[in-house]
Amino acid sequence: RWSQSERSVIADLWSKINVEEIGPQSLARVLIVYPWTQRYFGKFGNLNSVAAILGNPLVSAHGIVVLNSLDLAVKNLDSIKTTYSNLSELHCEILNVDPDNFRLFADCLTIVVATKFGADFSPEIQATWQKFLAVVVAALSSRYF
Ligand code: ZNH
Repeated sequence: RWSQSERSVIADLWSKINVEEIGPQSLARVLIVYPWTQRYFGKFGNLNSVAAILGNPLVSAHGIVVLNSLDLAVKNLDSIKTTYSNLSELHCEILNVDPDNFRLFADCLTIVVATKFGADFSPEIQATWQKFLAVVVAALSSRYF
């Protein structure tokens, strides 16, 4: 399913992504742009303004958790669905997260990555990256159905 060039594009881009920077920015962006996603993070405290979200250490920490978990997908490109089986079940049955939100998160992540890398994030690289995230989103949604 993955060509050799896709594999190297994903590995190369991932190696340049600073999880501690991109993770917090991506999760904050989801919470700002799609405020209804805040409902899942009631215990994160103050999310009442853009400044509050950007400055919330629990948002940052969770953004890092989510992005670190993408490392599993990068390292298991050929078995993303089984890799995320338990995580999908957790989001569905325990956390009750609407799976539409995975795509919203993936889109915000892509925007943050594009902003960070500028012209280096070429259309070809972007296409491969978005294919990768689409597979991740499908895997995280797989236990819902
Ligand atoms: Zn999620 C959690 C991953 C998305 C919501 N997450 C979580 C975790 C992980 C994840 C790893 C941890 C788990 C444990 O602890 O065991 N996510 C993830 C990923 C993604 C996601 C990979 C994509 C890509 N999430 C998401 C979204 C949302 C969410 C979109 C909403 C909106 N999560 C969540 C919650 C939780 C989680 C709510 C829990 C938190 C706490 O509790 O702290």
